[in-house]
Amino acid sequence: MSDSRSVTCQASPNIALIKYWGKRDEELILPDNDSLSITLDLNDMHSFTTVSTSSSMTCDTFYFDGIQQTKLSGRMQKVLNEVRRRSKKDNQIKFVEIRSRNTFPASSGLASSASAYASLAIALTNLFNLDDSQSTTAYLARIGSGSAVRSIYGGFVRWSSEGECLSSCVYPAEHWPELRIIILIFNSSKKPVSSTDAMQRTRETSTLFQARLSTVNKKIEKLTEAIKIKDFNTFAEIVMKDSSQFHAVCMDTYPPVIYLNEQSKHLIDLVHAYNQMDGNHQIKVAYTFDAGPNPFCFIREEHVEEFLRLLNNFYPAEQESKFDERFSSIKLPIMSNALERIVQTKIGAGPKIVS
Ligand code: 2P0
Repeated sequence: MSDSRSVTCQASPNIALIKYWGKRDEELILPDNDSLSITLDLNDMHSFTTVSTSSSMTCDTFYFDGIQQTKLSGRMQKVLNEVRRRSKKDNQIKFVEIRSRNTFPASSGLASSASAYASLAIALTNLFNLDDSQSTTAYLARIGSGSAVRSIYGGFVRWSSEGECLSSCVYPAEHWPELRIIILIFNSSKKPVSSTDAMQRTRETSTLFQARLSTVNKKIEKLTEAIKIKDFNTFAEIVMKDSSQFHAVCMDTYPPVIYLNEQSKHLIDLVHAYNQMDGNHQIKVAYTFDAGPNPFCFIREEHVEEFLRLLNNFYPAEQESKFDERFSSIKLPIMSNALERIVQTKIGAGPKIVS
C-alpha cells in the first residue's frame, strides 16, 4: 500500500506599498526595515505548489511548469533542510517532490518568488504538521525569499523587522474592496541586477540608505491610518513618495542601480498631470515601482474606466489612434507601442490550501 501524502497550496504575489530594501542578516533574511504590502487576488494570479512525500522517494525533486529541474536552488534546499530540522520524530521527512507553477507569466512584471515560496512554506508546514505553524510558515517563506513572508496573508500586510520578523494582516481584503491595481508592462525582460544583489550593494555604498531607514516606521504608521479611514489622497501620496525614495536610494548606490526607464518616467509625469487635470486636489491614481520599470497603479473602481482611456490615449498600440479631447490639457508626448500589456487585479484574501 502506498504511504504517499501530498498538500497543495495556492498563494498570490504581493506589491509593497512601503518597500523592503536591505538585510541585516543575509543568511536568515532579516530585513533592515518594516514593510507594508497588498496581497493580490488569487483568482487573477497565483503560484500553485504541491508537495508530496512517500517512503519510496530516493531524493528531493522539483518540477516547474511540469518540467523536472536538474537541481533544487540553494534557497529551496535551505527551506527543506529547515523542515527536516523541525519535523517530529514520528513524522520524519525523508524526501519530497515539489511541483510548482504560476498562473501568471513571468512577463507580468510580478516577482513570482514571493508567491512561490509562500505557497511552498504553507504546503510544507501542513504536510509535515510542523509546530507553531504560523511562525514556522513565516520562517520558511522568509528564508526562501524575504518578500514571500508577506504573501502568507491576504489584505494589507506588515512585515516586522523586529523580534521573529513575522508578518501580520493589518486590514483584510474586504476592508477596501473598491481598490484596484492596474499593472502596466512596459518591459518584460529580466532585470539587470537582482534585488538580492542590489540591496546588498545599497547597504555597502549608499549614504541615503540610512536616512531612508529613519523615515520608514513613521510612514507606515501614517499609511496604516490612511488605509484605516480609506483616505485615498494620503494613501496615494505616501505610496508614490516611498517608491521615489526607494529608487533614489538605488540611484545613490555605487555603481548605481537603475530600474526605471523612459516609459516609467513618462508614466510618473502622466499620473501627476492626470491627478491635477481637474484642479480639485483629488488624487485618482497612485503608482509604485518595484525593482523594475513597470508601474503598479492603485485606483478606486470608479476611476478605472477613465484611467484606461488615458492609457489608451498616451500609449496607443498604433501611431494613428484618435486623440481623446478629455485629456487635451495634458501636454505630454504620445508613446506609441510603449505598453506590452496591462494586467488588472484587486486585493486578495490570501493563500488557500486546495487539497
Ligand atoms: C519589496 N522588493 O518590498 C521590495 C521592493 C523589490 C523592491 O522584496 O533577497 O525578492 O529574496 O529577500 O524578496 C524583492 O526582494 O529579495 C523585494 P530576497 P526579494 O517588495
